[in-house]
Amino acid sequence: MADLSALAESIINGKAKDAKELVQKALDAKVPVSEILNNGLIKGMSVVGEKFKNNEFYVPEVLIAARAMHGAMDILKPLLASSGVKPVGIVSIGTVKGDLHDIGKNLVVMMLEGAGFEVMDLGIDVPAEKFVESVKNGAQVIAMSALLTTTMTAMKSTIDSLKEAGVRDKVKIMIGGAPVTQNYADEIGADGYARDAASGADKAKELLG
Ligand code: B1M
Repeated sequence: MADLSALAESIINGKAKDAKELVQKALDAKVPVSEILNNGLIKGMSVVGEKFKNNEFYVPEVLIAARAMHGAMDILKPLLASSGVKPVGIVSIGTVKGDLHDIGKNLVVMMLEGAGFEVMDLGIDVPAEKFVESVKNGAQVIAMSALLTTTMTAMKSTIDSLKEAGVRDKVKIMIGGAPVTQNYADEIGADGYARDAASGADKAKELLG
C-alpha cells in the first residue's frame, strides 16, 4: 500500500496546493483512486473532524481543510466513476423552511463529503416537497438543519410530508442545529441527531449501518 500520510497531512493543515500536487503525484505513480481517496483525503478529513469535535480545531481550520480537500477532489472526481469507486451513501441536506442560516449546514456538507458521501445540497429555506423529491432522486439519508426555535418545527412537518408521500420508510432522517436536541429528534420521530458537523458524518454512517 502506498504511503499517503503526506497527503492526509496536507488536508489536515489545509495546504491546498500541496494536496493537489500530492494527488497528481500519486496518480502518476499509479496508486488506485480508491486508495488516494480513502487513505489520503478521507483519512485527513476524519482527523480534522476529530479535532473539531475536541475543540482543537475551530470553524476557520475546518473551512481551510475543506478547501484543500475540494481542490484535490476536483482532480479525483472525474476518475471516480471509471474506477468503480462508489460513494459510502447519498445524503440530501438542507436548512429547513423559513431558516436562512447555512454556516453550520455547510460544515456538515464538508464533513460528509470528507467522509466519502455524495451530497445533494438543497440549500437554505428548503420546503418539505424538496426533501421528498430528493428521496425520489436517490437520497438514502435526509439531513435537516435549523438554527431558530421558530423553524425547528419545520423538521416535524417535513417528516409528516415524507410520510404522506409514502417515502418515510425509504430514508433515514437526521437532524441538527443549535436549538435541536436528541430529545427533540425522538419526539418528532427522526432516526438520529448530531450535535456538530463531524458527528453528523459519523451519524450518517451509523444510520446506513
Ligand atoms: Co441568526 N440567529 N438570525 N443570523 N444567528 C442566531 C441563531 C441566534 C441564536 C442569535 C441570538 O439571538 N443570540 C438567534 C436565534 C434565536 C432562537 O431562535 N433561539 C438568531 C436570530 C433570532 C436570527 C433572526 C431572526 C434575526 C432577525 O432578523 N431578527 C434572523 C433569521 C433569519 C432566518 O433564518 N429567517 C437571523 C439572521 C442571521 C443572519 C442572516 C444575519 C446570519 C446567518 C448567515 C448564514 O448562516 N449564512 C445569522 C447568524 C450568523 C447567527 C449566529 C450569530 C451564528 C450562527 C452560526 O453560523 N454559528 C447565531 C448566534 C450564535 O450562534 N452565536 C444566530 C456557527 C455555526 C458553525 O454553528 O450553525 O450551530 P451552528 O452549526 C453547528 C451545529 O449546530 C451543528 O454543526 C455545526 C458545526 O458544528 N449543526 C448540525 C448544524 N446543523 C446541523 C445539521 C446536522 C448535524 C449537525 O445534521 C443534519
